[in-house]
Amino acid sequence: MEDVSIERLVLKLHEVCGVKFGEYKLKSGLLTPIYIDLRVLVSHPALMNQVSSLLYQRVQDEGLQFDSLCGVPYTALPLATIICSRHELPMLIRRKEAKDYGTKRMVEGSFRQGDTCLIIEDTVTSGRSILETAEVLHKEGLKVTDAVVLMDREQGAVEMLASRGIRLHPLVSMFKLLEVLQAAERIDAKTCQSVKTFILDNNTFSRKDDNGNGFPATKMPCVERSAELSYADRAKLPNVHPLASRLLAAMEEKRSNLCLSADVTSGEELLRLADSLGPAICVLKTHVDILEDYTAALGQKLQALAEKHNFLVFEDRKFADIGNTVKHQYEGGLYRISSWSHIVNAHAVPGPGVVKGLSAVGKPLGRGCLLIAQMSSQGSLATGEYTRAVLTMAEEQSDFVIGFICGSKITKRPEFIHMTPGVQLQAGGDVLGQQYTTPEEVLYRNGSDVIIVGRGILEAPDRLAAAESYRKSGWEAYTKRLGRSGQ
Ligand code: S5P
Repeated sequence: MEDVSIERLVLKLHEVCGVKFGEYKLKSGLLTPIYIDLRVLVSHPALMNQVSSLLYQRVQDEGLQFDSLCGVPYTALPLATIICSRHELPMLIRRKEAKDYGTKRMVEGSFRQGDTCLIIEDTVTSGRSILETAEVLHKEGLKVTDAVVLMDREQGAVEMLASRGIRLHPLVSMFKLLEVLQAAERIDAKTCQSVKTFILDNNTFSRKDDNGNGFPATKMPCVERSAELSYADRAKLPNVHPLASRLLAAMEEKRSNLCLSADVTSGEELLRLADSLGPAICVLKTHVDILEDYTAALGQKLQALAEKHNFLVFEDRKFADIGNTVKHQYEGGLYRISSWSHIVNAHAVPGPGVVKGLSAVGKPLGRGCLLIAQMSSQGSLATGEYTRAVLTMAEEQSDFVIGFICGSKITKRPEFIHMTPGVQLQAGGDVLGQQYTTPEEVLYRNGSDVIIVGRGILEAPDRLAAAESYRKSGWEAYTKRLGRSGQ
């Protein structure tokens, strides 16, 4: 059988009209400029074989371990059949309806309780069909940890499934498909752009704002508001990190989801701010390396104020080096950050080693780390796939990672805390690329948990009054999200 690259596969899918461009109405009534219907594959046996080979290749490349394989009905059923037949793997069939006679089984085939079943799917949008199949398999006592899919429309499935413990491995992403078709001149730049805009605007996870800049905003169809837990409920979850629990409890108690970004250059002023605004905030964020008069005593004084006013200290150090280096940067040097800062943050660029290095120092001290999943600055590269990879990294080290710096909620897992900078009462920006969104937008619409405010408070004529108005609007947006009235 002929070997096929992803590029050739995409062109073939286009040739057989598995991918069409125009104006199509979705079940929801929404008009889409792209239509993907891979049911047509069954009429093209050579293509079926090629797709099956690529899917299996992916299974091997990822080193996935499983006892059996199950295709989501119906399009992926024959794909799973080809893979299982060719490689002599046991297959299971998920029924769509239970038989009304005989065994009433929803899953056909032999298996043992606790077996792992790998799911195969042709195309995903939200990931719901994979989840449905996984739930049926779970009910029968099977485990599902991974799913391999031919085509991902990049509309939130990876994150939704990750939040339910299923890793999704797509062969072709929407953006890759568009890139290949445009390079082959199958579609023009205008069509390509209109599909990209549609996907971003209708993404459950990474829609950019109307200027095409800034934090990817979220429409969150997969983040049901009805299932929303309060900060107090989340503080009590069995799997919540103790530091996140402490923060969530303080937020509830103080009715504050406000983090003050205390970007001042004098240590004295920093301490004064911490003391005067302390009652209004849940976190005090510092940039210790901008202080002109740092002394070793400052950290301990901040800790004392944190105790006094029940807030956490967060040194916004944005670690971004190999594990061994960040370990030293966190523990030692002039600032000895780990000795006084409850929370630090890190870029995921170096890979999981950066978290391992920080964790080696911080975990024994009960500290926690936020991973930078998205940034508020114009043209930030932390979007899409990158953000998704950050989420996976956090999930893998959730004994130290307590949440994210992000523009909007990126995971449904309630134990993670979402903190959002670039917040002012008026949307806008500064001349260096900072972009501001309002507390209402961040907390109510985007589902984040904490607003990080710097100049909105620091440059106000009355900092205390400004902090109080951010606290109040942040709390109101949160209570509106929960469906209760705020104060
Ligand atoms: O994406 C980001 C991440 C961070 S932590 N965008 C940000 O602005 N920040 C930080 O938040 C930034 O370093 C600064 O300390 C604060 C925002 O300050 P403001 O004065 O613009 O509110």
